[in-house]
Amino acid sequence: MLIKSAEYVISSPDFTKCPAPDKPEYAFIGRSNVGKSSLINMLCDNRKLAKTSATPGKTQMINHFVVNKEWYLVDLPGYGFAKVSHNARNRWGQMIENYLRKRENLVNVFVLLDSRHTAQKIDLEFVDQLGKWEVPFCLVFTKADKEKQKTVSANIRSFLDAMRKTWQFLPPHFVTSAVKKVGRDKILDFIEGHTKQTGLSS
Ligand SMILES: Nc1nc2c(ncn2[C@@H]2O[C@H](COP(=O)(O)OP(=O)(O)OP(=O)(O)O)[C@@H](O)[C@H]2O)c(=O)[nH]1
Ligand SMILES: [Mg+2]
Repeated sequence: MLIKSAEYVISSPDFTKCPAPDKPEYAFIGRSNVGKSSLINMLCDNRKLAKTSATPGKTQMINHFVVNKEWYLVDLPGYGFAKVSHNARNRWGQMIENYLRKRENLVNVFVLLDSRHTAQKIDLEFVDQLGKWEVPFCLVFTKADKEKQKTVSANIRSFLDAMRKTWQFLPPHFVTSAVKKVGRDKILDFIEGHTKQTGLSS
């Protein structure tokens, strides 16, 4: 897919304030600092589109972008950020659960995982939750430029093996580097294929 345009639309504090659900939507989620905003910028070929930061917890709202005037891309706040209060974490949980379960045009969630680490409990719990809610998702192993390919492969295997214990079918997965622009075409092709199937787009 060729990116002809990518524009920021709105930041919403909860799902009721999101734009009208009139286009297929793809959301990016994962631990704080895993590289969600960087991946979005890499996909859209615009380094300034979504705000990135070396400090975890940068993204706090549901951020909508419209790509090619055809589909929505959503940057969500990260989970597992230790430095937030219990209340803030509960608020995050409610906001994300409502969004993920009620957003009717949501086609797929990309769950980002840091390819430098083996399977983490918090990520496994999150994908299990998505399964219970019947939200379709893919896995994206980020920051692949930061580790040897062998380690990245071993970490991916570690996550998929952990999932196999409870999942009968494994979701699709992608390996990315925002720095080296790895994984861009595959993710955009996935989105293009699904967008064509939804019947929501023009
Ligand atoms: N080397 C390398 N660094 C990356 C990559 N992706 C992100 N980073 C760095 O990781 C840090 C966090 O990136 P963000 O894109 O802001 O992460 P985020 O998941 O949006 O973070 P929150 O919004 O705080 O949840 C930044 O310093 C990025 O430059 C990558 O593919 N390779
Ligand atoms: Mg972010």
